Amino acid sequence: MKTELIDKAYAIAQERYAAIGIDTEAALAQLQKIQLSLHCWQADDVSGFENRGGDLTGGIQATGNYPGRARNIDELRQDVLKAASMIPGKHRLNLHEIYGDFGGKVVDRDEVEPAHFQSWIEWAKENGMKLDFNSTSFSHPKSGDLSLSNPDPAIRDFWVEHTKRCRAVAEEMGKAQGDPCIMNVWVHDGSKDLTVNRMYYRELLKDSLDRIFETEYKNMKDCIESKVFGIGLESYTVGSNDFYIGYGASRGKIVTLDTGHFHPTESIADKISSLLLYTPEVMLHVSRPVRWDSDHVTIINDETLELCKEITRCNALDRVHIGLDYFDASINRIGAYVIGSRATQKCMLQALLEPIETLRKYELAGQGFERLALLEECKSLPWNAVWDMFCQRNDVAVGEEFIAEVQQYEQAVTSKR
Ligand code: RNT
Ligand code: ZN
Repeated sequence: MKTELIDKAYAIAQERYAAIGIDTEAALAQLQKIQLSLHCWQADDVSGFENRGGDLTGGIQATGNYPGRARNIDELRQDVLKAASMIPGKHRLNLHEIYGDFGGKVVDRDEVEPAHFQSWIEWAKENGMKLDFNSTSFSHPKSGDLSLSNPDPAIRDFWVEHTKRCRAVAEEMGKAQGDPCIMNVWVHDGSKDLTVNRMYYRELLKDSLDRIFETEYKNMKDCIESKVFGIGLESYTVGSNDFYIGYGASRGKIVTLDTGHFHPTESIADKISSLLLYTPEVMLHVSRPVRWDSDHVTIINDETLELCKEITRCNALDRVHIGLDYFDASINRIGAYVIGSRATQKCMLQALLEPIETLRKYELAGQGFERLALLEECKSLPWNAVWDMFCQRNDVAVGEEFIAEVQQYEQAVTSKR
């Protein structure tokens, strides 16, 4: 894209925004600071490197068989770096336990150690990326329908041990990078059909979590993720939204909001302010649920926009962590990273460019028409010229230029796999 054209369009946009009291330079500076946590599992359809084989279980599914998925640690690293080179700014990588560097050995989940992530820690440092982490209770012979809430003490202990060890891994990551590693706990536990033991399983989950969180760490932060239902677990989810909000609020833990984990007409944006009043921070898993928790690639839509606007309206940029969580195996996977990341950033930018003071003035004065009119006008203000400038300054593909870049990488690398 011609620099001159981008400069011109930006200068006009800057003036246009200044007229409504918005400093585009300030918005750009804030956007620069926002680090997305890129989900490593988009590169390989949530397979991991356990050297065990077996299917993806735990109520989640990656559909599609587009060629070129990352088959090993080197390919995944290469793909993530390629994707990151088309996403403006500095970002984080969110790893799952099954992506450890196990060196060809079978390391069971209750045996994982920080050593299995040493090469990741080094790789991240070399590439200026910080790491986040997740325990993995799905896709394992002991997963079944119940893990941390399993009535069998042996199975429950196994998963408690796993999750404790994962926290120790996260602590090492956080220490090495001089910045807390955010560790997410999501367990699929639930029931396909009617259960008469809702309370019992929740008591067990609560107890398991209390055991897991016994050790206090300084360099990692815990978050807990709820869900409405999983595939094959439609009637009941132990870790429901109510369960985790109660747990998070009473234990000072971060609650993860996955945009696919609620009833389709529920507003996830609306939840941020309530959570921030009672829990320390919020973690987001930004996704696009098409009719259900389908984990489609995030795009600019009303849901993503409102979510981002709530972060800025709550003045909570430093208390909300933005992670992505989708896995589409039906299109180019590197392209999927880039589309979803850039869409999230574009929504954040629009949020940062919102004339919030004027909108609030209207609202307090009871001027509903004026508020709605300005909100509507904001949608078509030239935010895209500001976005292009952001990409240009970050030296990444501007506009649709990344399509060709993804295609080239496909030709040279992923199509040969
Ligand atoms: C599943 C949850 C969870 C997973 C990842 C792989 O419904 O969203 O966050 O997607 O842990
Ligand atoms: Zn999620």
